[in-house]
Amino acid sequence: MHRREFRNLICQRPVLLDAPLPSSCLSSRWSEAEIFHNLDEVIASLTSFKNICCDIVRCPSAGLNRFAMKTALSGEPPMAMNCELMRLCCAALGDTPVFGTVSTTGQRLEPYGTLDFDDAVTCYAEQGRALLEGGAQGFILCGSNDIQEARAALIALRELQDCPCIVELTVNSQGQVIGGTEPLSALITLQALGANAIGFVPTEASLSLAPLLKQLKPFATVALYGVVPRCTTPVECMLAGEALVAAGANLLGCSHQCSTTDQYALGVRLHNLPAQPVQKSGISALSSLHSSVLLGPQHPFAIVGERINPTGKKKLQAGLRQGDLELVHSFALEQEQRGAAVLDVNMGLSGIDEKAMMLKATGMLSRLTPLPLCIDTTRPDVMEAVLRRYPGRALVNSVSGEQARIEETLPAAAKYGAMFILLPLTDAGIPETTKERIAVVESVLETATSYGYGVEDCVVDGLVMTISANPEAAQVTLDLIGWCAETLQANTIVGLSNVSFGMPERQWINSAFLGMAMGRGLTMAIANPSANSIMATTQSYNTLWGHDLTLLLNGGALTPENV
Ligand code: THG
Repeated sequence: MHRREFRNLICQRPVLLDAPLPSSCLSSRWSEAEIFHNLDEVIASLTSFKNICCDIVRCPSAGLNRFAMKTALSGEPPMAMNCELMRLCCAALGDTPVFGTVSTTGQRLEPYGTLDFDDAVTCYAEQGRALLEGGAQGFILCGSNDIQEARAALIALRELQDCPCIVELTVNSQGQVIGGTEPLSALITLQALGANAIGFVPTEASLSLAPLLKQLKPFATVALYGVVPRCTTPVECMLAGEALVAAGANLLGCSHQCSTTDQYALGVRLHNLPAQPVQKSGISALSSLHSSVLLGPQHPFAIVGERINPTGKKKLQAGLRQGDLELVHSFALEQEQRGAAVLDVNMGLSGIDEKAMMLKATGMLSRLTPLPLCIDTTRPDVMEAVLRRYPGRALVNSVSGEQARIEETLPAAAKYGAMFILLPLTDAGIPETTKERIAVVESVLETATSYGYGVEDCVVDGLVMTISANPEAAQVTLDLIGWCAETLQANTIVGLSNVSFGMPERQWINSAFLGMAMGRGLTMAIANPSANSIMATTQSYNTLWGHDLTLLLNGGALTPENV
C-alpha cells in the first residue's frame, strides 16, 4: 500500500486496526514461536474476521526479530518465519490489507543500554524485508516504550519502501511514554521522521486515551490512533470507540481483553462515524528525548544558547582536543538554568574529528538536558550522522542558497524531518539589500518544498552584520525580519552579538537591537543567556505578550542579586 492510499483510507472514515487472534493464544499469551506452531488456529481466527469489521489486520509477527528470538525456543530461522506467517495471513485475508508488526528487541538501546543504534536499525530492516517479501502492505511498530527504539524501527522501515508505518507507544497512567518521553515530544519527533500514524496503548487496560488524543490533535499532521480500553459489553466498546473518534482518532484498535463480539460491534459502528480531519500544515516545534519547544509569535521567545562553540574559547578548545566534554557539560547546564530554550552545538575546531566529537557531545547532551539541540556544522556528513541518532527533532544550522548546502545539507535535514535555519546567502556571498535576501529565501524555500518541507519548518536568519562595518546592517536585517513575519509568516532568528562586533558597550547595543527586532516580529535569537540584559528583555517580552506571566510576577528567573 502506498502512503497516499493510507491517507485516503483514513480520510473516508475512522479505521479499525486489529489482530483477531484465537482466544487460547490471548489468554495464555503465546510467544511468536508458539503462534508459529499453531498456525492453523491463528489463520482460522484471522479468516473468521475477513470482510467483517477490520480494515487493516495485524500479522502476529511482532517478536520475530533476531534479538528477541535468540531467547525464544524455535528451530526456524526467524526471517523465514516472518515471510511465511505474512504469506499465510495475506492468503487467508484476500483483499483486507495485512500489516507486518515489529516490536521490541528486548535490549536497551544507547544511551540507556548497550545496543548500538545502527544494529537496531539493521535488525528491523532485516525483519521488514522478510515481511515485505511475504506481502506486507505496511507496518505497525507495536507497543514501543522507548523513543529511540521507535526511531530505529521507523528509519529502517522507511528506508525499505514507501509504505505506511504506524507507531504505537505505551503510555502509563500519568500519560507519559514509558522511558520518560512526553507524548507531545514523541509526536513531534515521530511525525517529523515520517510515521504515518501515531498511537498510544495504555499500560492500564481500563484507561481512556480520549483526553490525551484531544490534547495532541492540534499538533498532529499525521493520523492519530488509539486503543479502546477494556470493555464488558459491545455497546460499551462502541461508546468508547466513539469517544476516541470524537477526541480526534483516525484509527482504532481494541484492548486484548475485548471480546470478538465487542470488536465486531465497534467495527460496524465505525462505518457510520465521520472521518476526523488530519491537519495539512504543521507547527513549528523542536523536541528532545524528553521534552519539546513550540516556536512562533504565539509562543515564548526562544533563546538558542550559543556557548557550546569553541570559537574564541581557549579552555573549551583545549578540552575538546583531549576529547573532554566537561566544559560542554557545564555550559549546557548553565544555559539551561539561565533560561535558554534550545542549545546550539558547534564542534568546528581544526585538528579534531568533528563527526566523532559531535556524536559524543550530542549523545551526552541528550541525556543531560531536556532542551532540544541546534546542530551547528557546515559538514553534511556530520549533520547526517547526528540527525540519524538524535532522539528528537533537532534544528539544523544551517541551509543556505549555497550549492553544497542545497545539495547535501538540505536532503539530510529532510530525511530526518529536522527544522532548519535558512541563511539568505549564496555562493556569491551575502546580498546587501533586503530585496535580494528575500529572493534567496524564496528560492531556498522552493527547493525545500520539493523535499516536503513547509514554511513552518524553517527559521529565517536575519543575517545581521556588524554596524561598525556597515551603518545600514541593522536596517537591512530588521526589514527582512518584518517581511518574514508579515508576508511569509515564518520564524526568524539572528546571531545577536554580530550586530555590535567592534563596538563599545556591546551589551547595550545587543539588547536594544533585540528589542527592535522583537518589535518587527523576531521569534528567536542565538545569544549568550548569561547576559542579563538579553534575558531581561526576553522575560519582559514574554510577560508583555502574555506568554509567561509567572516569571516576572515571581521576581523573575534573574534574581535581584544577579541582575
Ligand atoms: N547565525 C547562525 N548561526 C550562528 C551565527 C549566526 N552560529 C555561530 C554564531 N553566529 C553564533 N554563535 C556565537 C558563539 C560564540 C560567540 C558569538 C556567537 C562569541 N564567543 C566569545 C568570543 O568569541 O570571544 C566567547 C564568549 C563566551 O565565553 O561565551 O562571541 O549569526 N544561524
